Amino acid sequence: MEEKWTTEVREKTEKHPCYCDTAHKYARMHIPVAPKCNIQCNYCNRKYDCLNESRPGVTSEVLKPEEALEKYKAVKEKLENLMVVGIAGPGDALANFQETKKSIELIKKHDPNVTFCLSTNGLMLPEYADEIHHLGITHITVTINAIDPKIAAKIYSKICYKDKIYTGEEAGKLLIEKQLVGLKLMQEKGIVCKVNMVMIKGVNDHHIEKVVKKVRELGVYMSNIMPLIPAKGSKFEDMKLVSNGELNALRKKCSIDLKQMYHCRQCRADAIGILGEDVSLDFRKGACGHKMDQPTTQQEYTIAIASKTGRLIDQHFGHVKEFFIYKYSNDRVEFIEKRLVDQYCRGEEDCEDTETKIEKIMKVLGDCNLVLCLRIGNAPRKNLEANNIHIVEIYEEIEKGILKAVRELKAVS
Ligand code: CLF
Ligand code: SF4
Repeated sequence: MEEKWTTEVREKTEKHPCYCDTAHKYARMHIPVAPKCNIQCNYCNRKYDCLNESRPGVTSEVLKPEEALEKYKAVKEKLENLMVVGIAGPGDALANFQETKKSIELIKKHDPNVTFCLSTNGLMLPEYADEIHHLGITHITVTINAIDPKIAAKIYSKICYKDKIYTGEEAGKLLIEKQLVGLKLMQEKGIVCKVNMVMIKGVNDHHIEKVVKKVRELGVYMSNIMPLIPAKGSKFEDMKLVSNGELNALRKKCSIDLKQMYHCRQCRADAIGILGEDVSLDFRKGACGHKMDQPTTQQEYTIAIASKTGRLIDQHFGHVKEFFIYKYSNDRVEFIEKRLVDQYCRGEEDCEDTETKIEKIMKVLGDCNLVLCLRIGNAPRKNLEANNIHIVEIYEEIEKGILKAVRELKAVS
């Protein structure tokens, strides 16, 4: 890293699992203390976490600063590799600055060595730049989807700045100005910045390279181009998807100008652990000793689970390469087998069309009564439902999720 960062900040960056791709053994913990937001992105459904970092359809609990400290103590006791405390929502970290500030002060008093990291839309970055610096925050992520107000106007429907609502290009212009001034101030203060960008087909995909060049001039450390995953209930709900091929081609192009992030896991606002192995459920309020109500009737179900690790239901239906198949019978849940989707479909590029793809998935899931996944698109949902397969979108441990889903299924049947 360059000289503009102190030795302490450089060392912290080397142990930050998001900023350093060889720091995967270190854990981060998000404290969900920031529920409000001051802008409206067209891809966001505010029922869920801020989409500027999180996967769609994810809902995190909200904590008070004092609760965040208690949770930090509990997590630190269990996870020796915990290095970073991040604030990434569920809304915007700086739209809830008093909660953000108090939480950091409390945790810092308890553990002065922790790395503090924030994620923001950047609207309030210039206003809070000094305080951010004094709080000892060393890493900031700003989501910048456009540097042209015309393009920004297509992405943001409104912003609220100092009690005034702005819309259209005026809103875009103001947001961009604050984001860019904010980045410059961060650089002057020796804070390491990452810029997130949501790649939206036909809206900003052709413009992202320009954004990358601009933020590089402002001393940004890396950029993280993420595909739009349309959130149900948002204005962009029916937007076309970006394929992995298109995403990686753009990242590759941009890597000439700036270091690119390839390992982002689009975390929850209450994510805990190393990237990709979320253990947040172990630390939720009332996580221990709570017995689920058991379903009562005796019926058998075959259930397909979308899971990255086999522990949680935590994967988007469209991203599954391998379904975990369970049987529910006589109030018992039993793992049966894994079924590869890959052998039928190797992803967007290899599938001729969506219909062929779904036909192939139906061969894998044809005998299932239930599919449990984090999120699912409209097309596969319609097809599965037409085949009498019930879908439940849920983030939960697999067994608990199955029991909840079976109860839901019994209630509707
Ligand atoms: Fe959290 Fe974000 Fe800090 Fe990391 S996440 S606030 S920079 S500590 Fe990391 Fe998660 Fe991707 Fe974010 S993998 S969503 S980039
Ligand atoms: Fe939603 Fe985040 Fe955009 Fe706010 S900044 S509208 S929470 S995606």
